[in-house]
Amino acid sequence: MKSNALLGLGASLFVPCFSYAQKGQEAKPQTPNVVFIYADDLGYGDLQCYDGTRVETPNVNKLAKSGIRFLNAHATASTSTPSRYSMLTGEYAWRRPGTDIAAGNAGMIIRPERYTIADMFKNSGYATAAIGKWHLGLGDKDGEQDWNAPLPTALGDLGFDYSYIMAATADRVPCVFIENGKVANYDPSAPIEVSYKKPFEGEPLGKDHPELLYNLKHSHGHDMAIVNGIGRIGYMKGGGKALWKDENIADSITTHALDFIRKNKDNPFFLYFATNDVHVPRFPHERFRGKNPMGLRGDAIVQFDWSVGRIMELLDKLGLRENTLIILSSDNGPVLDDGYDDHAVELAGDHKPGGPLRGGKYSAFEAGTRVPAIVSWPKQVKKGQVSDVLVSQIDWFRSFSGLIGATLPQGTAPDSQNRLGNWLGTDATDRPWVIEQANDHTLSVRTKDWKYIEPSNGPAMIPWGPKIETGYQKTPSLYDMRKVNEQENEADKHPEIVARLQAILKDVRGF
Ligand code: NG6
Ligand code: CA
Repeated sequence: MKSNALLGLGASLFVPCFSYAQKGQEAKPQTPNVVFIYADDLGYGDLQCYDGTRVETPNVNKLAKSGIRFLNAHATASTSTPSRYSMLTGEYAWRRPGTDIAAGNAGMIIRPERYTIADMFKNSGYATAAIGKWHLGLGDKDGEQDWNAPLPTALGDLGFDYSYIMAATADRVPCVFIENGKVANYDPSAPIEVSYKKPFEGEPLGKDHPELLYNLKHSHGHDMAIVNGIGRIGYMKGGGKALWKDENIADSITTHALDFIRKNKDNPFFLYFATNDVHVPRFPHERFRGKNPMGLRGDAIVQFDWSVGRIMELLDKLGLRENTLIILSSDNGPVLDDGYDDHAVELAGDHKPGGPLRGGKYSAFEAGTRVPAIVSWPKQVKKGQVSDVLVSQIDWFRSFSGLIGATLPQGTAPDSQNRLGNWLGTDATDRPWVIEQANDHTLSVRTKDWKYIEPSNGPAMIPWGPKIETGYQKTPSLYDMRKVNEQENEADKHPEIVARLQAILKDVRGF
């Protein structure tokens, strides 16, 4: 296996990685349990503790009060696959071809030989698990998986001791959970076939059979395979008893997360808990339905909050809360209509999913990548903090390796910096810049005061359905982030600042 093979290459390969250590980090390594709670498409303004109106998120509010709430934290990309790729590898996704929004039958995008954040925890003595949304491919080759047999490469090759995941997203086939590289609850009477090229004969499609879409109709796309009365992206056959019911996804992944915590209560563990909420199709469990004025999207946020609450409750009960570091964030910004007729647009009212920020999921504008972020570790992190320090998820890798005193093989996490002091609230020095990737690969450089968006030929609005401004312009854009967000392009007024930020981008990108 990768980690052992690498270890076999000899000690010279291993260098301690304290190169970017911030002040106050000379402290001895510690090994708290670490739980990443990674929401999907949850916007900067979607939580009550981030001034979300019209939604109650008591558990997340409580988590925020117990630690630090960040106001200027950034995902690396405004969609899921590149954001997750970067966060788990510490390498910007735009350096690596094939890291855009992945199909459900994509081959595993992070290759086994790559040293991931899970490898880092595992090799430091942690039990590791990934539970929930994956969206980074499985197996060796696009479209060639046999879903009826163990997959040749899966999360066990990336440092996760245990995994219970959705291959991609809830709106993409295959609609089954994969547990440790095999379809969970596999039903031999219903062999699974998946294609993103052509439909299977005799399988009804959403576009031809609206009467079969009894749970949720599509608004754009999502008109291929029908599973659980909901149209999906991609074609699928079989699955039988293994097929998920969307209304049970949160229960199912939360239960598996709780089981993992219980099993590992006596040793340090790293849990990557990636929720399906609040991605489409939003189809929360009945007990969350009809309670929120924003309809299904609001109910899905409340369901997310419930999952967070269950995890905190169990950690409390087991006496683990004090020495567990929980970090809660989102993979990218928000979208209302992302392809299903769930009335998210009409029912939003004055709720602003991106808060005061411009744009949304997919955009180069700030709401694409500025996301909620909360860190709680009662033993070590002072409670009740709110921080506007500029931080990026790309730094989780080396910050946490700094925390636990891990040594990393050379070349690991090349874009990640140890900024543990920022994340633990002991150092308010801003990251000098963060890089953000939009859906069409337009890159932006954000400093505390400025944001530069490089020129792009893309359209001003997302063209396929969601009503979202992209932030793309054919000429350079420069926004003063001390003002109301990204209203006035000041590139002509401040050519020297444009040049400075372009130089940063050139330096980081290499051209
Ligand atoms: C888009 C899907 C959208 C969502 C997104 C990925 C259509 C029309 N839209 O292509 O619904 O699945 O991909 O979202 O198919 S992400 O959060 O996983 O990146
Ligand atoms: Ca997402």
